[in-house]
Amino acid sequence: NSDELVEIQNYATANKASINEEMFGKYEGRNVIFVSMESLQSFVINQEMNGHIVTPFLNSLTQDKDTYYFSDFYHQTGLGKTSDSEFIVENGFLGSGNGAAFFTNGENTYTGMSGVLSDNGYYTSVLHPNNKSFWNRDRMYQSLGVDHFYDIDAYTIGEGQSVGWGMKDIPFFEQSAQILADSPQPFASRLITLTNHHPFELDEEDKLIPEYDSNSGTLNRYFQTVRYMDESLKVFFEQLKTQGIYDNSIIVMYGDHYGISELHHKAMAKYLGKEELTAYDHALLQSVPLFIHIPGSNDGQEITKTSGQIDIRPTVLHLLGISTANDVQFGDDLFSEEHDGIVPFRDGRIITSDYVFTQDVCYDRATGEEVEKAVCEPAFEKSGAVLNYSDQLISLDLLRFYEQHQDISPQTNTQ
Ligand code: GP9
Ligand code: MN
Repeated sequence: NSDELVEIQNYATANKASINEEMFGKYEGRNVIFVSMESLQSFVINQEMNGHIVTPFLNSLTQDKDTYYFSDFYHQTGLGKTSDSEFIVENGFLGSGNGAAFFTNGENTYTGMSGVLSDNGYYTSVLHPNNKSFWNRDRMYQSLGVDHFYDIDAYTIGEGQSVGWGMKDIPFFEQSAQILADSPQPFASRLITLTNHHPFELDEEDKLIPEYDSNSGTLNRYFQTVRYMDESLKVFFEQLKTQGIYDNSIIVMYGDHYGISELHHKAMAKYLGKEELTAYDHALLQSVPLFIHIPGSNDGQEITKTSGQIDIRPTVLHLLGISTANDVQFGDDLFSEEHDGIVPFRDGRIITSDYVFTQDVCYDRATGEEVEKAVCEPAFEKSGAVLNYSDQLISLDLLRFYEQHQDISPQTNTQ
């Protein structure tokens, strides 16, 4: 009942990080372009594979004067994979512990970021060249308040423009830039790439580097498809400039989830130059990159604070000057001094800057040595709350009670 929501809302309010006054509203009115980068993990960023640079464009962003690069950022997805990452970014809490919330609870009431932005005058959309019902997106996007879904039918797939799961990323970004340019502004749009998806296949002409040489064909091809996706992102930035929508936008790019599962541990160990990988290594390998690219900001830097996908929503809303004071969400603004740096994973693992908790063992993060469980203790409360409250919000559809308690419209909030 609604008392359960009150308890969760009280927890969210009590644990909210303060805003960063200098950043709040600094980019009010800009378009926001989210790019969900399929299966992209951090271990390829600023690295080579047999002498070949894997992500030249993204590497350049890590040094860019207009880009905040979050290098200790983690995915928090579960069984819902891409859809879970969308769920987390939209809602600021985790997906379901026993399935994909997009499927199991697609008809719930949500207070999605898309809906919040719509209420604040934004045109919100998702662009993804796949069948609209995949992951139940068409239904779920309505619940999240997305104004329009540009699915496969919004694209023209010419000869040689499809591979594996669908449209190749380069033509996808070319046509998407046109769709964005034709959209009412300001817009907030999520673009979801597809080419860097298992089984990581490419046409010959799109192979810009050779395969790796481990015992895992999956990992070997992964470097090639990542390299292709990186190229597509470079093309996208050029297209945004050509279309005249680059300067007045913020571009938020993040890896959706891991691409290389633990099944490939031998090949991964070889690539990383280690004897074997431990549970500690596997946890840290869940790092995915986050870039917040703000043309003209001139404040770009690498930010090493430990953070996760749950933090994207309040960070972006605050940059636009939209309050999250009443939001039922558990992320912290990445620019807040009070960001707590505790990242709960959907499966109960926890990473902070000081320790890693996995398989009921606490590790010292700096040394990788097993330490007393008590060392990890300070993170248990938050992790437990985030997991339990996320589950309750979803399974009991608690946000249907939300507006009875708080009027979310920003106009009335200022009264
Ligand atoms: C499907 C795409 C990939 O449309 O988002 O989904 P995934 O298998 O990564 O969850
Ligand atoms: Mn995915």
